[in-house]
Parts: sequence; structure tokens; C-alpha cells
Amino acid sequence: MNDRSRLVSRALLPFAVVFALSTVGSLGTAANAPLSAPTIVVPYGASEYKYQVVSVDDGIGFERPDFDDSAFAVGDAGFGSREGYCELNNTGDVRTEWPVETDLLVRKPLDLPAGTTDVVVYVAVDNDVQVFINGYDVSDGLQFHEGCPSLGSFSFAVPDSLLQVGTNLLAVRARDRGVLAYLDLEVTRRSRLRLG
Ligand SMILES: [Ca+2]
Repeated sequence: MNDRSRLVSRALLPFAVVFALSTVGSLGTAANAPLSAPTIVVPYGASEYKYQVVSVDDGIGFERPDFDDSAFAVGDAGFGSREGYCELNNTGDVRTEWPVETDLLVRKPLDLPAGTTDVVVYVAVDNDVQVFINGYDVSDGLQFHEGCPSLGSFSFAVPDSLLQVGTNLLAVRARDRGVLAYLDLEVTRRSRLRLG
């Protein structure tokens, strides 16, 4: 490749990427801007959640951004039973004990840059889960789950209208109904690509 063709390729590359993304990934956004591939905001096994173990249905209001969580402990995901017949219930994946037959409340700030869109919360849980962003329920109530947890068995799309630039709040209620317990979370985002 000579210098001139290299220069042309480099100049055309952004347009090729934009064309490919807008062809494959059109989501009908208002700006109709092309989107990046998803990037991970919070990985599975993330550290430093604020959390509290409560009785079933206790902790009303914990999902609100202005809730005072100074009484919550700090713990690392996953949460649950360290032993059991399920693949994720082991001493490596479970870094914080969560007793069975209780509710687990977790809170974690998400820092989102300008242009963020299409945030998705992925969940591995035993048993049930309800997910909030900035105080709003994005899971349509408590979602029920039976059997062993698996990564991504639930995914909840977050409406862009709930997001703000800077600090956002992920809040999750997980409920165990016996035998083994587990919770871990992953959050991804896309961004609108700017031309020029
Ligand atoms: Ca269970």
C-alpha cells in the first residue's frame, strides 16, 4: 500500500464503520446516530457494592437515589451460598455471604458519560430479582427464577429517559426462597458515535 492509498483508507475508515453500524444496528434513535458496540460499566464479580440483608419485603425505599445507605455494609459480588450443587455456588464466585430465605438489597453508583445509550442490566440470581435505575423499576416488578443461577439469565433494558450524565444509581432487590442463594450483576452501555 503506498502513502496515498493508506491516507485514503484512513480517511474512509470512519465512514465505513459508521455505515456498517447504521446498517446493522439501527435502533431508531431520535438522533439516528450510529452506536458503539456495548462496553461494560459494571462487570460480573464487581467490588464495593453497598448491601444489606433484610427480611422479606423490608427495606422499603432503598432504591431511591436519596436513600441513606450509611447503615449498609460494603461487599463484593457475587453474593450467596459458598457451597452447593450449582456451578456458581463456590468459594471463588461467591465473595460475600448472603443467607438463604432473606432479601438482599444492593446499591451501586454508575458513572455514565455524555452520549450514553442502551444501558442493559444482566443478572444471575437464585431466586428472584427486581432492578431499579435512579429509583425507577426497570424489571417490571420482582421477576421469579427457579433452579441454579446462570450469567445473563435475565437482562433488563434501561430506557434512555431514565439516564443522566454523571452519577446514576443501580439498586437491586434479590430474594431467596431456600436451599441456595446467589446474585451477581453486569451493566453495559453503548454510546452515540460523533461524526467528524
Ligand atoms: Ca434459592
